[in-house]
Amino acid sequence: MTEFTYTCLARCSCTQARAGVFHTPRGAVETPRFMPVGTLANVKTLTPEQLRGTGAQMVLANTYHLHLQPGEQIVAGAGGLHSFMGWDGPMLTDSGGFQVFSLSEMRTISEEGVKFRSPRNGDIIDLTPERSIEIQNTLGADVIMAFDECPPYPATREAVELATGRTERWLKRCMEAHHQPQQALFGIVQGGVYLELRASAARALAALDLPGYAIGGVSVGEPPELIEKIVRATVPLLPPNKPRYLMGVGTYREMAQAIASGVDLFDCVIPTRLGRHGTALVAGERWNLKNARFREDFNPLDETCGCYTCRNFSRAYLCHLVRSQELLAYTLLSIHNITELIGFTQRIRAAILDDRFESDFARWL
Ligand code: PRF
Ligand code: ZN
Repeated sequence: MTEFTYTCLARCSCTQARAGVFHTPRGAVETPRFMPVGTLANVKTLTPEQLRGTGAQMVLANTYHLHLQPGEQIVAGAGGLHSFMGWDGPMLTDSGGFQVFSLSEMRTISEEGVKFRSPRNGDIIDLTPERSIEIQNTLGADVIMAFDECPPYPATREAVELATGRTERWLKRCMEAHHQPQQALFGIVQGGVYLELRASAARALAALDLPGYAIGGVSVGEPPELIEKIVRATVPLLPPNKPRYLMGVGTYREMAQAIASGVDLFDCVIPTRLGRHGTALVAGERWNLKNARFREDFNPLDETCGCYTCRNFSRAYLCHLVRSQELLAYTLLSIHNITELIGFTQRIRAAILDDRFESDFARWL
């Protein structure tokens, strides 16, 4: 596990923001950085080469989805996730806990784990901490996530306390089940909106000396001010020499504020989902390319962006593709949106290295 290390290169003088490098056996990840989501072993509509062109360094996949389809044995038969999908850079799999809670009906949670019905064929599936680790070991991503329970919002303190304690006990079971030194197991801090539960979970996890830490259970419907409060209260209790990952967060404001609290990694389906709905992230706004105002606009999508889409195509062309429902529209918009969000975190990183983060990104802080 010595192959997974975090190096801090610079600290902001006004905030807790930091710029660093997370080293993995498959390459370095410059942080802070946004990670695109490749749920089913692909970032939707993009080839790995196109994905590389967006500046992506680390990509996510989902245990829950890949277990249901095609099954981890098929992925292992291909030689693991990297060779199966043709991505040789760092990869991370989420544990499936969160996806079971958000995607499947008829689930029952107990101390043992989660039982649910496969939405594909109705089979009853048991997902436990041990099983999640076994599946993630078989899939072969570089970073694997602990199996956690993400309580909904709103939830009572009692319910969140139960889920948070269970998540800590499940983490210990995950650690015992994990025997693959090529993979780093990250713990996940839960605790809902209750800062004292967050603090005790963060302290308990920090004591386990894991190779990385995630903050889960945010951006599940709570008001945005609470996300910042939770992150600001949790990060200082995590070990400074380990990467910190805020799960499922990928808007400008939330990423900038979380970086100001010391977060290093993010993931979110927003850029690809928006792209598939004909929407582009431009100048901090969301533009629907279907809009008639783009029909004869021959300017590049975003003059300030150097992505493949902006270098080669006009707003008018993208408007035409979206209106015609041509599949290329979704690829080109996803390329731009992912480049844009990664670029946002890269610009923040450069600003931290020059100690001008707080002044340059005041708009978002
Ligand atoms: N747990 C896991 N994955 C997640 C979350 C979580 O709480 C979230 C919450 N934003 C997104 N993805 N395992
Ligand atoms: Zn672009």
